[in-house]
Amino acid sequence: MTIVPAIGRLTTRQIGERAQAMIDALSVISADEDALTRLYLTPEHRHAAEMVSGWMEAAGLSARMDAAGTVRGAMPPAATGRNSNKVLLIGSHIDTVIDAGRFDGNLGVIVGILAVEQLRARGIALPFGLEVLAFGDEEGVRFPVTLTSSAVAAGVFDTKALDVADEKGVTLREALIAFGGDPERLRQEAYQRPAVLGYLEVHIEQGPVLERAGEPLGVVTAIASQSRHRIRIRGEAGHAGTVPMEMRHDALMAAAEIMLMVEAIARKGKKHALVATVGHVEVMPGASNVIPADVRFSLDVRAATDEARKAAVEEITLFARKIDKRRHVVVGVETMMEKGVATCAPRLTKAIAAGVGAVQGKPARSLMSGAGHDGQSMVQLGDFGMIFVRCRAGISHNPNEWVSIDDMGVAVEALVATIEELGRQ
Ligand code: HGY
Ligand code: MN
Ligand code: MN
Ligand code: MN
Repeated sequence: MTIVPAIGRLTTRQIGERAQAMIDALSVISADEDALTRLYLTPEHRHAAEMVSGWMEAAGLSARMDAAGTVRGAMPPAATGRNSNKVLLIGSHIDTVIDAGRFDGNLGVIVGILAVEQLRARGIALPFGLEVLAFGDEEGVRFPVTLTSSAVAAGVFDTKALDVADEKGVTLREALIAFGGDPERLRQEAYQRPAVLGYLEVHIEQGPVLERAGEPLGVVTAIASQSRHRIRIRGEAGHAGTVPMEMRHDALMAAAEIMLMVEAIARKGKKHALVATVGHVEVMPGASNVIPADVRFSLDVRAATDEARKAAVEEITLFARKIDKRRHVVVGVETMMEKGVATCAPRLTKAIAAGVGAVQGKPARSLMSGAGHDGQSMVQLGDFGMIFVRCRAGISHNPNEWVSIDDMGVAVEALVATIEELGRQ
Protein backbone atom coordinates (compact mmCIF):
# COMPACT_ATOMS: atom_id res chain seq x y z
CA MET A 1 0.00 0.00 0.00
CA THR A 2 1.69 3.21 -1.10
CA ILE A 3 1.33 6.00 1.39
CA VAL A 4 0.21 9.16 -0.35
CA PRO A 5 3.02 11.64 0.32
CA ALA A 6 2.12 13.97 3.17
CA ILE A 7 2.79 16.86 0.85
CA GLY A 8 2.80 17.55 -2.89
CA ARG A 9 5.52 19.04 -5.01
CA LEU A 10 6.98 21.98 -3.07
CA THR A 11 8.93 25.00 -4.25
CA THR A 12 12.55 25.22 -3.19
CA ARG A 13 11.65 27.90 -0.65
CA GLN A 14 8.84 25.74 0.80
CA ILE A 15 11.22 22.79 1.09
CA GLY A 16 13.69 25.03 2.92
CA GLU A 17 10.97 26.17 5.32
CA ARG A 18 10.01 22.55 5.95
CA ALA A 19 13.67 21.74 6.65
CA GLN A 20 13.89 24.67 9.09
CA ALA A 21 10.85 23.42 11.02
CA MET A 22 12.40 19.95 11.28
CA ILE A 23 15.78 21.37 12.34
CA ASP A 24 14.04 23.41 15.05
CA ALA A 25 12.02 20.41 16.25
CA LEU A 26 15.17 18.30 16.67
CA SER A 27 17.19 21.13 18.19
CA VAL A 28 15.15 21.18 21.44
CA ILE A 29 15.78 17.49 22.14
CA SER A 30 18.77 17.88 24.41
CA ALA A 31 20.29 16.79 27.73
CA ASP A 32 20.81 20.47 28.60
CA GLU A 33 18.09 23.04 29.16
CA ASP A 34 19.81 25.88 27.40
CA ALA A 35 22.19 24.14 24.98
CA LEU A 36 22.03 21.37 22.37
CA THR A 37 23.79 18.24 23.63
CA ARG A 38 22.54 14.86 22.38
CA LEU A 39 24.90 11.97 22.97
CA TYR A 40 24.79 8.38 21.78
CA LEU A 41 22.37 5.93 23.47
CA THR A 42 20.87 8.54 25.78
CA PRO A 43 17.15 9.30 26.33
CA GLU A 44 17.64 12.32 24.05
CA HIS A 45 19.01 10.06 21.32
CA ARG A 46 15.97 7.83 21.64
CA HIS A 47 13.56 10.81 21.52
CA ALA A 48 15.26 12.22 18.39
CA ALA A 49 15.34 8.76 16.78
CA GLU A 50 11.60 8.38 17.34
CA MET A 51 10.92 11.79 15.80
CA VAL A 52 13.07 10.98 12.75
CA SER A 53 11.42 7.56 12.42
CA GLY A 54 8.01 9.25 12.29
CA TRP A 55 9.20 11.64 9.57
CA MET A 56 10.59 8.71 7.56
CA GLU A 57 7.28 6.83 7.77
CA ALA A 58 5.33 9.96 6.72
CA ALA A 59 7.66 10.28 3.72
CA GLY A 60 6.77 6.74 2.65
CA LEU A 61 9.85 4.99 4.03
CA SER A 62 9.46 1.95 6.26
CA ALA A 63 11.53 2.78 9.33
CA ARG A 64 13.21 0.54 11.88
CA MET A 65 15.93 0.94 14.50
CA ASP A 66 18.92 -1.35 14.02
CA ALA A 67 20.91 -3.10 16.77
CA ALA A 68 23.33 -0.14 17.01
CA GLY A 69 20.58 2.48 17.44
CA THR A 70 20.62 3.71 13.84
CA VAL A 71 17.21 4.55 12.35
CA ARG A 72 16.95 3.10 8.84
CA GLY A 73 14.12 4.17 6.51
CA ALA A 74 13.79 1.94 3.44
CA MET A 75 12.04 2.27 0.08
CA PRO A 76 12.12 -0.55 -2.53
CA PRO A 77 12.90 0.10 -6.21
CA ALA A 78 9.88 1.61 -8.00
CA ALA A 79 11.12 0.67 -11.48
CA THR A 80 13.17 -2.15 -12.96
CA GLY A 81 16.72 -1.63 -14.08
CA ARG A 82 20.18 -3.14 -13.87
CA ASN A 83 20.57 -1.86 -10.31
CA SER A 84 17.18 -3.03 -8.99
CA ASN A 85 18.93 -5.42 -6.63
CA LYS A 86 20.98 -2.55 -5.16
CA VAL A 87 20.25 0.14 -2.59
CA LEU A 88 21.43 3.73 -2.51
CA LEU A 89 22.19 4.77 1.09
CA ILE A 90 21.69 8.39 2.15
CA GLY A 91 22.59 9.36 5.67
CA SER A 92 24.15 11.46 8.35
CA HIS A 93 24.08 11.62 12.14
CA ILE A 94 21.63 12.86 14.80
CA ASP A 95 24.08 12.87 17.68
CA THR A 96 25.81 16.15 18.52
CA VAL A 97 28.84 17.48 20.32
CA ILE A 98 28.39 19.34 23.63
CA ASP A 99 26.69 22.75 23.28
CA ALA A 100 26.39 22.04 19.57
CA GLY A 101 25.03 23.76 16.52
CA ARG A 102 21.70 22.46 15.28
CA PHE A 103 22.69 21.68 11.65
CA ASP A 104 25.78 19.43 12.00
CA GLY A 105 24.57 15.94 11.06
CA ASN A 106 20.86 16.62 11.57
CA LEU A 107 20.63 18.60 8.32
CA GLY A 108 21.85 15.62 6.29
CA VAL A 109 19.21 13.30 7.71
CA ILE A 110 16.45 15.87 7.17
CA VAL A 111 17.59 16.63 3.60
CA GLY A 112 17.54 12.88 2.86
CA ILE A 113 13.95 12.55 4.11
CA LEU A 114 12.78 15.68 2.25
CA ALA A 115 14.45 14.42 -0.96
CA VAL A 116 12.45 11.18 -0.68
CA GLU A 117 9.27 13.25 -0.16
CA GLN A 118 9.99 15.24 -3.31
CA LEU A 119 11.00 12.21 -5.40
CA ARG A 120 7.63 10.65 -4.57
CA ALA A 121 5.64 13.87 -4.92
CA ARG A 122 7.21 14.37 -8.35
CA GLY A 123 6.52 10.76 -9.37
CA ILE A 124 10.20 9.94 -9.94
CA ALA A 125 10.43 6.13 -9.95
CA LEU A 126 13.92 4.95 -9.07
CA PRO A 127 15.38 1.73 -10.52
CA PHE A 128 17.14 0.96 -7.21
CA GLY A 129 16.20 0.78 -3.54
CA LEU A 130 16.88 3.73 -1.29
CA GLU A 131 17.53 3.90 2.45
CA VAL A 132 17.86 6.99 4.64
CA LEU A 133 20.07 6.42 7.70
CA ALA A 134 20.15 8.43 10.93
CA PHE A 135 23.36 7.39 12.69
CA GLY A 136 23.48 7.77 16.48
CA ASP A 137 27.22 8.04 17.06
CA GLU A 138 29.28 9.99 14.58
CA GLU A 139 30.77 12.51 16.99
CA GLY A 140 32.24 10.02 19.47
CA VAL A 141 31.68 12.37 22.42
CA ARG A 142 30.17 10.00 25.00
CA PHE A 143 32.59 7.11 24.40
CA PRO A 144 36.28 7.45 23.37
CA VAL A 145 35.48 5.86 20.00
CA THR A 146 33.76 7.48 17.02
CA LEU A 147 31.76 6.59 13.88
CA THR A 148 30.41 3.59 15.83
CA SER A 149 27.00 3.22 14.25
CA SER A 150 28.17 3.68 10.66
CA ALA A 151 30.99 1.20 11.35
CA VAL A 152 28.27 -1.34 12.24
CA ALA A 153 26.35 -0.56 9.02
CA ALA A 154 29.58 -0.90 7.02
CA GLY A 155 30.53 -4.17 8.73
CA VAL A 156 33.78 -2.75 10.11
CA PHE A 157 32.82 -2.34 13.77
CA ASP A 158 35.55 -3.54 16.13
CA THR A 159 33.73 -5.42 18.92
CA LYS A 160 36.59 -4.56 21.34
CA ALA A 161 34.97 -1.10 21.38
CA LEU A 162 32.03 -2.62 23.28
CA ASP A 163 34.19 -2.58 26.40
CA VAL A 164 35.16 1.11 26.31
CA ALA A 165 33.45 3.13 29.04
CA ASP A 166 32.02 6.62 29.23
CA GLU A 167 32.93 9.10 31.99
CA LYS A 168 30.50 7.39 34.38
CA GLY A 169 32.09 3.99 33.74
CA VAL A 170 29.15 2.70 31.66
CA THR A 171 30.50 0.49 28.85
CA LEU A 172 29.26 0.78 25.29
CA ARG A 173 27.85 -2.75 25.61
CA GLU A 174 25.85 -1.85 28.76
CA ALA A 175 24.58 1.37 27.20
CA LEU A 176 23.56 -0.43 24.01
CA ILE A 177 21.58 -3.05 25.93
CA ALA A 178 19.95 -0.42 28.16
CA PHE A 179 18.98 1.52 25.01
CA GLY A 180 17.31 -1.53 23.46
CA GLY A 181 20.14 -2.24 21.04
CA ASP A 182 21.78 -5.65 20.79
CA PRO A 183 25.57 -6.13 20.86
CA GLU A 184 25.14 -9.73 19.69
CA ARG A 185 23.33 -8.65 16.49
CA LEU A 186 25.73 -5.94 15.34
CA ARG A 187 27.51 -8.14 12.84
CA GLN A 188 24.30 -9.10 11.01
CA GLU A 189 23.31 -5.42 10.67
CA ALA A 190 26.07 -4.83 8.12
CA TYR A 191 25.08 -4.09 4.52
CA GLN A 192 26.57 -6.46 1.99
CA ARG A 193 28.94 -4.63 -0.34
CA PRO A 194 27.51 -6.00 -3.65
CA ALA A 195 24.02 -4.80 -2.64
CA VAL A 196 25.11 -1.18 -2.10
CA LEU A 197 24.97 1.25 -5.03
CA GLY A 198 26.74 3.88 -2.92
CA TYR A 199 26.49 6.14 0.11
CA LEU A 200 25.62 9.83 -0.19
CA GLU A 201 25.80 12.37 2.64
CA VAL A 202 24.69 15.99 2.68
CA HIS A 203 26.48 17.95 5.40
CA ILE A 204 27.26 21.53 6.32
CA GLU A 205 30.75 22.50 5.18
CA GLN A 206 31.88 23.53 8.66
CA GLY A 207 34.39 25.78 6.92
CA PRO A 208 34.42 29.18 5.11
CA VAL A 209 35.11 28.19 1.47
CA LEU A 210 31.57 28.15 0.03
CA GLU A 211 30.53 31.33 1.78
CA ARG A 212 33.65 33.14 0.50
CA ALA A 213 32.90 31.84 -3.03
CA GLY A 214 29.26 32.93 -2.76
CA GLU A 215 28.03 29.43 -3.59
CA PRO A 216 25.40 27.46 -1.64
CA LEU A 217 26.75 23.98 -2.38
CA GLY A 218 29.99 22.13 -3.07
CA VAL A 219 31.17 18.64 -4.03
CA VAL A 220 33.45 16.90 -1.55
CA THR A 221 36.54 15.23 -3.04
CA ALA A 222 37.86 13.49 0.11
CA ILE A 223 37.78 13.47 3.92
CA ALA A 224 41.05 14.29 5.68
CA SER A 225 43.21 11.69 7.40
CA GLN A 226 42.36 11.70 11.11
CA SER A 227 43.43 10.10 14.39
CA ARG A 228 42.39 10.46 18.02
CA HIS A 229 44.71 9.72 20.91
CA ARG A 230 44.62 9.76 24.70
CA ILE A 231 47.75 11.05 26.44
CA ARG A 232 48.21 10.27 30.13
CA ILE A 233 50.89 11.77 32.37
CA ARG A 234 51.57 10.43 35.83
CA GLY A 235 53.67 12.57 38.18
CA GLU A 236 53.59 12.90 41.93
CA ALA A 237 51.09 14.68 44.12
CA GLY A 238 52.57 17.08 46.63
CA HIS A 239 51.86 20.08 48.83
CA ALA A 240 51.59 23.26 46.74
CA GLY A 241 53.18 25.23 49.54
CA THR A 242 56.13 23.12 50.56
CA VAL A 243 57.64 21.25 47.56
CA PRO A 244 60.39 23.37 45.94
CA MET A 245 59.90 23.83 42.18
CA GLU A 246 63.04 21.86 41.23
CA MET A 247 61.82 18.85 43.21
CA ARG A 248 58.37 18.58 41.62
CA HIS A 249 57.03 15.94 39.25
CA ASP A 250 54.11 18.08 38.18
CA ALA A 251 51.94 16.15 35.68
CA LEU A 252 50.08 19.25 34.53
CA MET A 253 53.17 21.32 33.75
CA ALA A 254 54.50 18.37 31.76
CA ALA A 255 51.19 18.21 29.90
CA ALA A 256 51.29 21.94 29.25
CA GLU A 257 54.73 21.66 27.64
CA ILE A 258 53.50 18.83 25.40
CA MET A 259 50.35 20.77 24.45
CA LEU A 260 52.36 23.81 23.37
CA MET A 261 54.59 21.53 21.29
CA VAL A 262 51.43 20.02 19.69
CA GLU A 263 50.47 23.52 18.54
CA ALA A 264 53.98 24.32 17.26
CA ILE A 265 54.18 21.07 15.26
CA ALA A 266 50.73 21.62 13.75
CA ARG A 267 51.59 25.20 12.75
CA LYS A 268 54.61 23.87 10.81
CA GLY A 269 52.36 21.56 8.75
CA LYS A 270 50.08 24.20 7.16
CA LYS A 271 50.88 23.09 3.60
CA HIS A 272 49.46 19.65 4.41
CA ALA A 273 46.40 21.21 6.09
CA LEU A 274 47.76 19.75 9.35
CA VAL A 275 45.68 20.60 12.42
CA ALA A 276 45.93 19.29 15.99
CA THR A 277 43.57 19.88 18.89
CA VAL A 278 43.53 19.17 22.61
CA GLY A 279 39.83 19.32 23.42
CA HIS A 280 39.45 17.52 26.73
CA VAL A 281 41.67 17.59 29.83
CA GLU A 282 41.28 15.86 33.20
CA VAL A 283 43.50 16.88 36.12
CA MET A 284 43.70 14.71 39.24
CA PRO A 285 43.34 15.12 42.16
CA GLY A 286 42.12 18.57 40.99
CA ALA A 287 42.62 20.59 44.20
CA SER A 288 44.18 24.04 43.95
CA ASN A 289 46.73 23.34 46.70
CA VAL A 290 47.88 19.93 45.41
CA ILE A 291 50.55 19.44 42.74
CA PRO A 292 48.74 17.51 39.95
CA ALA A 293 49.65 13.82 39.98
CA ASP A 294 47.70 12.45 37.04
CA VAL A 295 46.65 14.27 33.85
CA ARG A 296 44.82 12.80 30.85
CA PHE A 297 44.08 14.73 27.69
CA SER A 298 42.69 14.07 24.22
CA LEU A 299 44.66 14.69 21.04
CA ASP A 300 42.95 15.00 17.63
CA VAL A 301 45.29 15.19 14.61
CA ARG A 302 44.25 15.65 10.97
CA ALA A 303 45.94 16.31 7.64
CA ALA A 304 45.31 16.16 3.92
CA THR A 305 47.62 13.11 3.66
CA ASP A 306 48.17 10.07 5.89
CA GLU A 307 51.94 10.63 5.71
CA ALA A 308 51.73 14.18 7.08
CA ARG A 309 49.39 13.17 9.88
CA LYS A 310 51.46 10.13 10.92
CA ALA A 311 54.68 12.16 10.88
CA ALA A 312 53.11 14.77 13.17
CA VAL A 313 51.87 12.11 15.62
CA GLU A 314 55.34 10.56 15.59
CA GLU A 315 57.00 13.91 16.36
CA ILE A 316 54.53 14.65 19.19
CA THR A 317 55.07 11.19 20.68
CA LEU A 318 58.87 11.54 20.55
CA PHE A 319 58.69 14.91 22.27
CA ALA A 320 56.38 13.48 24.96
CA ARG A 321 58.90 10.72 25.64
CA LYS A 322 61.65 13.34 26.17
CA ILE A 323 59.43 15.18 28.67
CA ASP A 324 58.99 11.87 30.44
CA LYS A 325 62.79 11.71 31.03
CA ARG A 326 63.43 15.35 31.84
CA ARG A 327 60.57 15.80 34.29
CA HIS A 328 60.65 12.26 35.75
CA VAL A 329 57.01 11.64 34.97
CA VAL A 330 55.45 8.69 33.17
CA VAL A 331 53.90 9.56 29.78
CA GLY A 332 51.55 7.19 27.93
CA VAL A 333 50.20 7.79 24.40
CA GLU A 334 47.26 5.59 23.33
CA THR A 335 45.71 5.66 19.82
CA MET A 336 41.91 5.41 20.08
CA MET A 337 41.03 5.81 16.41
CA GLU A 338 42.85 6.18 13.12
CA LYS A 339 41.25 6.77 9.70
CA GLY A 340 43.16 7.33 6.50
CA VAL A 341 42.09 9.79 3.81
CA ALA A 342 38.66 8.68 2.53
CA THR A 343 38.39 9.54 -1.16
CA CYS A 344 34.98 10.17 -2.71
CA ALA A 345 34.12 7.99 -5.72
CA PRO A 346 34.33 9.64 -9.17
CA ARG A 347 31.03 8.00 -10.23
CA LEU A 348 29.21 9.68 -7.33
CA THR A 349 31.09 12.98 -7.45
CA LYS A 350 30.24 13.21 -11.16
CA ALA A 351 26.53 12.70 -10.43
CA ILE A 352 26.72 15.19 -7.55
CA ALA A 353 28.49 17.76 -9.75
CA ALA A 354 25.72 17.34 -12.35
CA GLY A 355 23.01 17.68 -9.70
CA VAL A 356 24.59 20.65 -7.94
CA GLY A 357 25.46 22.33 -11.24
CA ALA A 358 21.89 21.96 -12.51
CA VAL A 359 20.42 23.43 -9.34
CA GLN A 360 22.79 26.34 -8.76
CA GLY A 361 23.16 27.09 -12.46
CA LYS A 362 26.95 27.12 -12.39
CA PRO A 363 29.62 24.40 -12.19
CA ALA A 364 29.96 22.93 -8.72
CA ARG A 365 33.05 23.76 -6.66
CA SER A 366 35.07 20.81 -5.32
CA LEU A 367 36.59 20.91 -1.86
CA MET A 368 38.16 18.60 0.75
CA SER A 369 36.59 17.97 4.15
CA GLY A 370 38.75 18.64 7.22
CA ALA A 371 35.88 17.39 9.34
CA GLY A 372 35.28 13.69 9.80
CA HIS A 373 32.07 12.07 8.60
CA ASP A 374 30.30 8.73 8.52
CA GLY A 375 31.57 8.35 4.98
CA GLN A 376 34.88 7.30 6.59
CA SER A 377 33.10 4.09 7.64
CA MET A 378 30.74 3.78 4.69
CA VAL A 379 33.60 3.94 2.17
CA GLN A 380 34.22 0.31 3.20
CA LEU A 381 30.98 -0.58 1.39
CA GLY A 382 32.12 1.00 -1.88
CA ASP A 383 31.42 4.36 -3.44
CA PHE A 384 30.68 7.33 -1.23
CA GLY A 385 30.03 10.96 -2.07
CA MET A 386 29.18 14.15 -0.19
CA ILE A 387 27.40 17.40 -0.90
CA PHE A 388 28.54 20.33 1.26
CA VAL A 389 26.14 23.11 2.21
CA ARG A 390 27.36 26.67 2.94
CA CYS A 391 27.25 27.63 6.61
CA ARG A 392 27.72 31.14 7.99
CA ALA A 393 31.39 32.04 8.54
CA GLY A 394 32.18 28.32 8.56
CA ILE A 395 31.12 28.20 12.21
CA SER A 396 30.35 24.71 13.55
CA HIS A 397 30.51 22.70 16.80
CA ASN A 398 29.15 25.95 18.18
CA PRO A 399 25.56 27.11 18.91
CA ASN A 400 26.04 29.93 16.39
CA GLU A 401 26.17 27.41 13.53
CA TRP A 402 23.67 28.58 10.87
CA VAL A 403 22.40 27.67 7.39
CA SER A 404 19.87 29.73 5.42
CA ILE A 405 16.41 28.42 4.55
CA ASP A 406 17.14 28.92 0.85
CA ASP A 407 20.39 26.94 1.04
CA MET A 408 18.57 24.07 2.76
CA GLY A 409 15.97 24.07 -0.02
CA VAL A 410 18.69 24.11 -2.69
CA ALA A 411 20.47 21.23 -0.93
CA VAL A 412 17.33 19.07 -1.17
CA GLU A 413 16.89 19.97 -4.85
CA ALA A 414 20.53 19.06 -5.52
CA LEU A 415 20.16 15.71 -3.77
CA VAL A 416 16.98 14.97 -5.77
CA ALA A 417 18.82 15.90 -9.00
CA THR A 418 21.82 13.74 -8.02
CA ILE A 419 19.63 10.74 -7.27
CA GLU A 420 17.81 11.21 -10.58
CA GLU A 421 21.18 11.36 -12.33
CA LEU A 422 22.18 8.05 -10.69
CA GLY A 423 18.84 6.63 -11.84
CA ARG A 424 19.77 7.47 -15.42
CA GLN A 425 23.20 5.77 -15.20
O1 HGY B 1 35.24 15.51 14.51
C1 HGY B 1 34.71 15.62 13.43
O2 HGY B 1 35.33 16.01 12.48
C2 HGY B 1 33.27 15.28 13.24
O3 HGY B 1 32.51 16.42 13.42
N1 HGY B 1 32.89 14.25 14.14
MN1 MN C 1 28.88 16.07 11.45
MN1 MN D 1 30.53 17.26 14.11
MN1 MN E 1 30.65 14.08 10.57
